[in-house]
Amino acid sequence: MIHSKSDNLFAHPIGRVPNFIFDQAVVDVFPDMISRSVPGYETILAHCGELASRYVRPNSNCYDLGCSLGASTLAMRSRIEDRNASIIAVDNSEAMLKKCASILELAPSKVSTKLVDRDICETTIDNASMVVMNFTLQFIPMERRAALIEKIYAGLNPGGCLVISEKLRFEPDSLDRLLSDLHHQFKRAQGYSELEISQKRDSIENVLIPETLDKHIKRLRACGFQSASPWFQCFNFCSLVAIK
Ligand code: GEK
Repeated sequence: MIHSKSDNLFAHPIGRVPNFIFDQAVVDVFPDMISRSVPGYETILAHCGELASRYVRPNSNCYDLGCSLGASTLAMRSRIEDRNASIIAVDNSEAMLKKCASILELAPSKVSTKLVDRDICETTIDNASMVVMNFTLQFIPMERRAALIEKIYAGLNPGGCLVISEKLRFEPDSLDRLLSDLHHQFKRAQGYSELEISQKRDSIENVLIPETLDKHIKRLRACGFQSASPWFQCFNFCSLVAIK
């Protein structure tokens, strides 16, 4: 668990709320923000470690796409020290990667770890036994998502594993409203005010575009994955595992 300043980015009235970006202000509060905003975040990370211990093969690559401060990398890394595997952690926020590098330095490891400042849509995936994309696909333009999943599929070795964690949209709208309400209740219980919840929602609305579980599963199967299923869900947050 990485500690940080507490997230009060939306605590005061902003007026016209700008679109959310992963800048230095977000980096400074990110661990606190994500753990108080995403129900099940720690459980998902811990189980990325568990899945890594099962799926990461010797002499293969492991990818963390949209690595932010490296929480998923750290979770996987701690479970694969015994094999000659490498981790490639990719993000296109320079501020995130800079802080990520300093966090990883504090936890030395035998696992070779490369940080790459690049758009994940432009990143080569090669000789992969595991790819993790925790809460990142939701920020990729809709029209690029299928090609990204196809590229990941092509770069995974047979038997390799893809973990995708996402905020989901539900149908009908009444169900979507219920699960969003339950999520907002979770945020209130984490100490966020009504103002913080509503300003964050406005800021993320055009940036984080959720899809239905059905859409995710159909796309994974269409790309060729042998199996794909949610393994964790809390309200409108879900983590899926897909095996090539
Ligand atoms: C965790 N996985 O802690 N290319 C590369 N990176 C991108 C792109 C892109 N096209 N778009 C967004 N990002 C992490 C949490 S956060 C999730 C992931 C959240 C990056 C962006 O810079 C940010 O660091 C990350 O994806 C999403 O397990 O904040 O809700």
